[in-house]
Amino acid sequence: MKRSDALTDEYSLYCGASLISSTQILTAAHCVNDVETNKYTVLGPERFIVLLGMHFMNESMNDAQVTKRVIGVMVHEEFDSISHFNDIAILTMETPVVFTSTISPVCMPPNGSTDQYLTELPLPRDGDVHKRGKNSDFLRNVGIRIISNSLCRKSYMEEGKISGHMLCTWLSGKDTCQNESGGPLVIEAEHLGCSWIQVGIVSFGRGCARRFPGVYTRLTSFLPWLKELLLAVWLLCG
Ligand code: 4AZ
Repeated sequence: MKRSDALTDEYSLYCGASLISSTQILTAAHCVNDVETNKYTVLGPERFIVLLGMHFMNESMNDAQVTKRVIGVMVHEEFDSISHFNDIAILTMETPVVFTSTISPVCMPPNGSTDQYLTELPLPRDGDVHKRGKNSDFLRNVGIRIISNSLCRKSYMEEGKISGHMLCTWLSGKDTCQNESGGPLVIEAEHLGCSWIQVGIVSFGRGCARRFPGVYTRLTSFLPWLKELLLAVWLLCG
């Protein structure tokens, strides 16, 4: 997802997102929030461009890439940019996407389904100091492990930082990092004909690939919100 700078009007890659219907993408609320001026201002749709089927950072190398303008930005009403609570938003694209082998929607998780994927790991230690590499010139994926919220809270310690509506991952040396916010955490599982089920949205973390787990918006907590919103859009736009 690209976002324009208010001053220069130039668009640059800003956040990740996932395709959830022919006209909608799911991302993090903090990706569409105006951090500079006022923490509760949502930026207008003209500030965003969605790139679908993009793989290489060098745009000329993306044969199958589709670019869409955005006509609607919907942010969770109770998003809090300091605590990262309710870090979820939906963008509506100007025209529907034609699904292809490289552009297709991800599935939403069945109710209460995330816990079966928990892995018990020892509490992360700070032994794995992240070596700052250079940014990748193509879109990457990484295999990661979902850890329990209680383990995650022990890492972060501060009371109340990790809510039940968040989900944490940790694996030595593997993590998400800056500009990957809004991107999907997916599980490969056969479910109603879908092979990828999204269970999280990249939200925040302290540093990258150190002893602090990566924190995601837990999608199963937001299924009622998503259903209500998608139904409203469907009723309005057909
Ligand atoms: C970020 O700044 C960010 N390691 C995203 C994810 C993580 C840290 C930072 C998790 O967008």
